[in-house]
Amino acid sequence: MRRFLTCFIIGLSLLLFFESVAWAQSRTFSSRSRVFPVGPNPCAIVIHDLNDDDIPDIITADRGELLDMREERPANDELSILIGQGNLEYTKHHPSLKTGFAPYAIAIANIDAIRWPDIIVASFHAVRGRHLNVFLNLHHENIFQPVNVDIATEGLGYYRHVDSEGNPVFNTPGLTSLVVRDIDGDGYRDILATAWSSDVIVHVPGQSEDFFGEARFIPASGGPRDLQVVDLNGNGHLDIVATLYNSNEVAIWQGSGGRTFTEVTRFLSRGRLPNKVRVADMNGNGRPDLVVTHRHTDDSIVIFYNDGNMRFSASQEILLGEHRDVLEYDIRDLVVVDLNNNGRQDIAVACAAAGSVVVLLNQANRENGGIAYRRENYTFSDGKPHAIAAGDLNGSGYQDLAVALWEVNAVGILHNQGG
Ligand SMILES: [Ca+2]
Ligand SMILES: [Ca+2]
Ligand SMILES: [Ca+2]
Ligand SMILES: [Ca+2]
Repeated sequence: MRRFLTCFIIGLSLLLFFESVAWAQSRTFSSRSRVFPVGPNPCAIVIHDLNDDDIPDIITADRGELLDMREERPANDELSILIGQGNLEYTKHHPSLKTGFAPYAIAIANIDAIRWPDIIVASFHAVRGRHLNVFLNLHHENIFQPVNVDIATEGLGYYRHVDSEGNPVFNTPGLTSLVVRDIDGDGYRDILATAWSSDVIVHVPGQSEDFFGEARFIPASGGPRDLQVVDLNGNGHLDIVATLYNSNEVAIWQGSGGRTFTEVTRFLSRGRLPNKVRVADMNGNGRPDLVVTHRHTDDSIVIFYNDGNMRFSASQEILLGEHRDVLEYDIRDLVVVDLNNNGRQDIAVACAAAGSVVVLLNQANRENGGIAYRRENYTFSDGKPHAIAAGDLNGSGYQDLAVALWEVNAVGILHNQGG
């Protein structure tokens, strides 16, 4: 009860703090009125220079509507690429790249031996084995060569929604996020992806021939939705943290430095439907902390502070809305990055219901625990933000934000006016 009261008081005081300073400060971003069309329902967005001209490009995963799996086309199956022209202008790369159905998450990594960065996509509603797609960037030929990464799903269960006849509504394994890194130090990039429908984390080891070997599965009960791969306990080995969307938990798997990961802890995420997780040292004590957003009516962001030894006993809840039982914001995506170059990690979230991006600028550690944030709201007149990415789009030295908008099916730009 006492802990609850403390959290409540911190929450209330943060709310008052936001209100009191919101109009006293200049705004970090200017919103560009022009938006850039992409495919239907873009649900992931990344920023990366794909064509080696030092101008960042923008890639979106355009999932479309999720239809019955027995349909010929149960979702859309494309990526859009916006090639940066400089001065925050973009032209669309044609044709769109074909993925599995409902592309849901994108990673950029160099997969082949050719130096240009490649694109890796995880698809949620994929059928006929098109769960993971790699697009090799053959920039010298101006093409992206598709490579299908097959993961054998025999033996995997289905644990999510069923229709009135007991048939699965979604596909198995239902990939929702991915990270591409060399996790075992053998020099080849590996893929780790959450498989929400099947309660596993998929691990596809990189290898020299055919790029990827046979997938392995790490048990992850509770609906794994998003993951990050970071050394959380400072022992030099990468660990995994994932949100568990259906059990309202956060779980951590300790890495061995090799290919094995062991679940060492899971704890309630202090909100319902924990969706995105990012890892950053929020309070500047040298230990990476966890930032988790919730999609339910909580409309909350919770920061879990790292005690070391895989413990996260202190947490701070930030409520965006006024009512816990009303979906006012619907937080869909999260970036954690220093937006004003003051050495402190800031937060930006894409909020579909509110039609806005909320920016929380990390101000200072408060004496009674937690961090004070200065809040800014950026509302889009058309379109609902579903995904967000940060990157210095125009070489100003400050991080801009690219926002994937539903309804208008376009990318909007928030330009950091920095300095
Ligand atoms: Ca470029
Ligand atoms: Ca570790
Ligand atoms: Ca910390
Ligand atoms: Ca900052």
